[in-house]
Amino acid sequence: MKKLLLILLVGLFAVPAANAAVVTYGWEDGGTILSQYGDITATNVGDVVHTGARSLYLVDQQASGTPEVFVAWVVGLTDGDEVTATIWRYDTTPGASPSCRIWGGYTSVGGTIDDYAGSAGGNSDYGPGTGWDQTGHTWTFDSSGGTRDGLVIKVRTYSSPGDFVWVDDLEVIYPDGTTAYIPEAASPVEDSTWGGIKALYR
Ligand SMILES: [Ca+2]
Repeated sequence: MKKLLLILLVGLFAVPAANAAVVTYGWEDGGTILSQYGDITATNVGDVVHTGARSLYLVDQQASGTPEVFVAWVVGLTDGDEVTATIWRYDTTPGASPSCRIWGGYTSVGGTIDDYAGSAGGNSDYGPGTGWDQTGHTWTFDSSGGTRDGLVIKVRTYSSPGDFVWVDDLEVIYPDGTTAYIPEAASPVEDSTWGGIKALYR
């Protein structure tokens, strides 16, 4: 995973405080996700993008429940720290599935990204379903008595098996002195003009 400690870009959605850093990721380097929970396929594709030439294509493969992919992880957080994350999603089914949401989960002190330590909630809005829209949420960190220090940024799909959505242009604003991880580049970057088809039929 990439380790990012410097302010690289200032995003459009929110202006970070002076003591905060920003990282953005648009899937341009062929990466996918950091981890996942549940039965969901994540593929780097080039067919439907918000900006650039690549995006992340998610196919819900789970009969019931809510699978999710982990697109960022901030560690070293303490009580009261604020983390803001935004992402663009592509959904063309107003008021119906498939839909997706941005969500958060805590991780335990010294644990991995998969060491789940409780839900952090998120943005419950499913969006207008009329194409690309930006969703986001600000989390105020709760260490639960010092037992957790990480926050995973997740995208959850709400749909039937085989349904799909695209996401792009993730931005995370996190406190100075903490560490943010985003998906790492694929090597080599796969030509995935047909990535969506491969994801559906492999
Ligand atoms: Ca992109």
